[in-house]
Amino acid sequence: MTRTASDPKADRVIPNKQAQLEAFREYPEGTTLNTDQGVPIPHTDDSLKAGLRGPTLLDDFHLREKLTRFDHERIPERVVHARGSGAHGVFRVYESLADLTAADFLSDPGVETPVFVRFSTVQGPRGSADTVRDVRGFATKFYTAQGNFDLVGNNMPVFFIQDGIKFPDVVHAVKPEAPDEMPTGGSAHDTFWDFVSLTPETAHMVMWLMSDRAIPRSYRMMEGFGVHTFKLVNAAGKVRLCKFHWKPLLGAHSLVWDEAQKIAGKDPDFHRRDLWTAIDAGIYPEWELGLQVVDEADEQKFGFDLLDPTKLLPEEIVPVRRVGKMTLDRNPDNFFAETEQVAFCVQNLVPGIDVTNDPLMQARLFSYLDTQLTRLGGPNFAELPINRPVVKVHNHQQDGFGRQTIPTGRGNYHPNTTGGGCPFLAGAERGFVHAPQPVEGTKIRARSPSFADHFSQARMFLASQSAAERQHMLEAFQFEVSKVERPAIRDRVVRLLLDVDQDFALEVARGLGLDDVARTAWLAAAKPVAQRLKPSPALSLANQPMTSIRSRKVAILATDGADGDALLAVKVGLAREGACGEIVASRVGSLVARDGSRHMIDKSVLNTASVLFDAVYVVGGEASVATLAARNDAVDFVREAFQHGKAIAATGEGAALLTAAGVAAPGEGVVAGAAADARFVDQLVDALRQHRYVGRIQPRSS
Ligand code: HDE
Repeated sequence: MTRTASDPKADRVIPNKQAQLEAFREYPEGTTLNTDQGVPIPHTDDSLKAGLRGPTLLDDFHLREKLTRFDHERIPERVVHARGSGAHGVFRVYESLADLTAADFLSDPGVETPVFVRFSTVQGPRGSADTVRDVRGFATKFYTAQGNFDLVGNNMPVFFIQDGIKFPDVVHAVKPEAPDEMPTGGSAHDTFWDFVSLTPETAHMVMWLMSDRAIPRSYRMMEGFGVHTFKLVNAAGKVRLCKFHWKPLLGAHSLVWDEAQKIAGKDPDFHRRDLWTAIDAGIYPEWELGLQVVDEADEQKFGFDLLDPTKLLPEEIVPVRRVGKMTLDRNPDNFFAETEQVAFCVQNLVPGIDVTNDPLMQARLFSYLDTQLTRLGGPNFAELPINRPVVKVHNHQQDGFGRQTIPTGRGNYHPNTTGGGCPFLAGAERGFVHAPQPVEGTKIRARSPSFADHFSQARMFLASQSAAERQHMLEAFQFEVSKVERPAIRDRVVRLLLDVDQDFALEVARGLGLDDVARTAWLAAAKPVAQRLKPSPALSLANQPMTSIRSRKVAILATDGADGDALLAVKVGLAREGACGEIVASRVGSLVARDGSRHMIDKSVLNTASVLFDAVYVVGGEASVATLAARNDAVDFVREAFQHGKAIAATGEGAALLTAAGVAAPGEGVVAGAAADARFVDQLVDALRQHRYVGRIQPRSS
């Protein structure tokens, strides 16, 4: 559809302050169509022909340019993390951390640092579904006054492997299989579990992958982790070790697996849409940056190696200090130019932040720039607007595909006199100086024995889960491994789990028909974990704060004849708390309420589903409820929301639809009232705070 200026839905691009300053952003308002060479074009819907029914002519440079540009629109997708969504925002530190780091953006609470964040899944291609079971990428580019700092993290604090040399192996194994390129977007297949079962260092990460963390409710409700141990270096050169965290102010929440699978079909863009619409509506997602700081002298005191990326530092042992806040407040103007072309590099460091010898991190220092040379077509991708630092770049790099800035002068080497010696070297006090570290050793291709314990933390993670979360993990293992076709691989997965937790392994085995086998010879061979670690309550989503209902989506089921007052009271009550009520009716358009008032319908039971909402409220009104109760999709809507443990509410005759859907009597997140008075709305809001009533989610394992 062509949008005209009078169309109220026309995309009127209103640049914000930050964007207005950026000369590279293009605003179409008031402009006329022209070619890449700037030649005005009066007609773009017909090609140039010899006669009305004649052949198209080669003279038509506009047609040729338009098609050539179209033919070359695609660039290679990321080899991992291909599917992603981005947003702009700002970061501000709460108080100066100058005692810890020389990084300017962490030292001055007066400074607001622009950021760009890209969230992603790992396994699937660009067009795959958002809600698959997978790790999520959480990459942040800080455009600081000392240059770009990229914190390229995930939503899980550990990783599959300990050395980057195994990355191609784990990625080949988890990606769709080579002969048939299946499955898309998931790890439930032979090659992944084959690799896992043969690689014990994956045990801890696989526990995370089978947990609810792998199916987040929203990108906005995910924790983020830098994974590796970094170094913070202050102006005096004092080094401390540091783990980075992102703590979402909305809390961390997850989907239910059945729901995640259904959403993949109903709305494959679920997370992308959720992020976009929240920012569009002014509900800006926020995270606090957290630091776990360890003195170098204490490096060895934790019973595991801080250089081992398959280990986490429990928050109960080293608390996370919340040092600043990031707010994502602006959607990209153009997906390709920003979200696709953004290039994160682990080596993008600023003075005051340095890397450690973690062998996974070391390999990443090579890989990101290398992959971007191909993906972004040459060495000049740092000049793309989304990648440019906010400080001006002056150096002697030159030429290459896609050079954008035009260097002037003759002095393209150092030292020079032809350019007056410019650019001058930065003084050591301002420039990046690698933290000095004594290095001595024998050249050796081997793993440190301090990386050898693969199971103690895997067991700790399992032991830290609530009963419901443990049940979800059990079902996830049974689901995934049951999809594995080779019996020997299934066997080996159970054996691996026996080294983590024997009871859990036997429960998994039962669902795979392997319990008898598992109980005998393998059980005898299983080794007890090296260290019985205390559970870490911070690892359970059940211990997340359940205070805010901001941005939660409630389906208000109503159609013609509904109680208009109740409908409005609930909509307004939810909006007051920052939540969003959408009217879901038997069809789209508008509905006429019992009192004759007219209300715009947002969705219909045909074009949406309860899995796309956090709660359901059924409005009273005899005619409305009768229409809905006669429709299977409306009854299923309520039944499914109930089975997925969501808050359910009804007023007046609405209770009849709950009964038709088999919803139990009020209690446990089910709220019923005669009218939508203030008390009822408060009860609904309270029920929503809980996020989910896990007791209602039917166990699915055998
Ligand atoms: Fe990455 N990773 N990775 N990774 N990674 C890439 O870079 C790589 C690892 C992460 O939104 C690639 O530009 C190696 C850990 C994120 O653009 C590539 C190793 C963590 C993103 C690459 C790792 C990550 C990537 C693919 C093992 C969490 C997406 C495209 C040594 C701390 C960033 C690209 C975005 C992307 C390599 C392990 C996070 C190939 C070799 C551990 C969030 O360079």
